[in-house]
Amino acid sequence: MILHVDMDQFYAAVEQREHPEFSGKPVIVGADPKEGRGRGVVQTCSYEAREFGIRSGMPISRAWKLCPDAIFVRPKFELYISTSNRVMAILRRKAEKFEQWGLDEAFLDVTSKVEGFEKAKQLALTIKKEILRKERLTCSIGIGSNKLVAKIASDYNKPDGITMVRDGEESRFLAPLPVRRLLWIGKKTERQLGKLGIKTIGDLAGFDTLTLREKFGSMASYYFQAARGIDESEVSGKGIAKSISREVTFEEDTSDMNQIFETLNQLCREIHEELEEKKKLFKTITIKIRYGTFRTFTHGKTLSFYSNSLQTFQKTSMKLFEPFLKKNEKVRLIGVKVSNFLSGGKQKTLF
Ligand code: TTP
Ligand code: MG
Repeated sequence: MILHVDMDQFYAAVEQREHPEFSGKPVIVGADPKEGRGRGVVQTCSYEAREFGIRSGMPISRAWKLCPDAIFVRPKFELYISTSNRVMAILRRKAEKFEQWGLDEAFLDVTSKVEGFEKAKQLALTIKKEILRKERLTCSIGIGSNKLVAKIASDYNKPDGITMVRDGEESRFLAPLPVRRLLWIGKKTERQLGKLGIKTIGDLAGFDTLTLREKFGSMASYYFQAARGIDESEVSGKGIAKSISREVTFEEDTSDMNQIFETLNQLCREIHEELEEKKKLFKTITIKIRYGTFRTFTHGKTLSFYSNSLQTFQKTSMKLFEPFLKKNEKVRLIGVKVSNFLSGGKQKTLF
């Protein structure tokens, strides 16, 4: 029995909580719009802003054009991380096994904690109440017999929803949903599938498996299983993070260096805040770049020392990116990861 919990409009909800005068208004968290001349992207926005067509990953300049009267706020990662830590602590206690994804979502394996789906629903209600009472935030929860189904279910009835997919109902639940809902199916695969007449997960489940294998190689068996709601992956447990990473898909592929580097710096700052919070030093930095053509590269460097310096982190990441940005190729996604940690405890700043 798996629960997937995903906070609603997370950064924006925290901002609305901290500033009651923002509630009910379009709030956009991201780079400075500078009256439409700003670089960087929208990280998230309130549901009120989404009504203007604003989305995560969109250039901030475009968001400004769509809704110049919105409230634009610079991200306060420290605040989001401390909030996230408290939410995750609530969730961790409810689960037999617990796996956090990013700042605002987590899987809970509650198999041994509840008997049957009705009890699981009660647990989900209890969790929602506790988070609302302690943090004044809402979340959406999916309940299912595996991670795949629970994850799709949590997104089904947002915000503040609970969606339960009982054992045996997986295929029926998934069938009408667009294929994009499946993890690993992005815009490009969606287009390729669309050409074969596959729009919904049901279409995918009913499609000839040999043709799928011809077109998609080894991914075909993932599609085959996922479309039927089969997923045997485990909730990974209470393990300690071995790496911290962030990535952003640009809403439109870009070759604008300023935008790329601004976004990179933003990602580094975000990871750095989390490192500070967790009192970790890092040694290895890895970057990831995906071009508009979907060609993807990762490239890393291990420093000769453990560091907690944001400057070292940003400079090294930029250097790692440089050789990948010389060709005049448009970039779809950038990501950055730190690993090889030393738990700094009381240790002072190193380099
Ligand atoms: P999401 O859960 O994707 O978004 P959300 O919580 O803002 O909205 P929803 O109600 O639809 O779940 O991401 C969680 C947080 O991660 C989000 O508040 C901001 C951050 N984020 C980025 O910084 N960049 C991104 O491209 C995305 C998608 C999210
Ligand atoms: Mg969320």
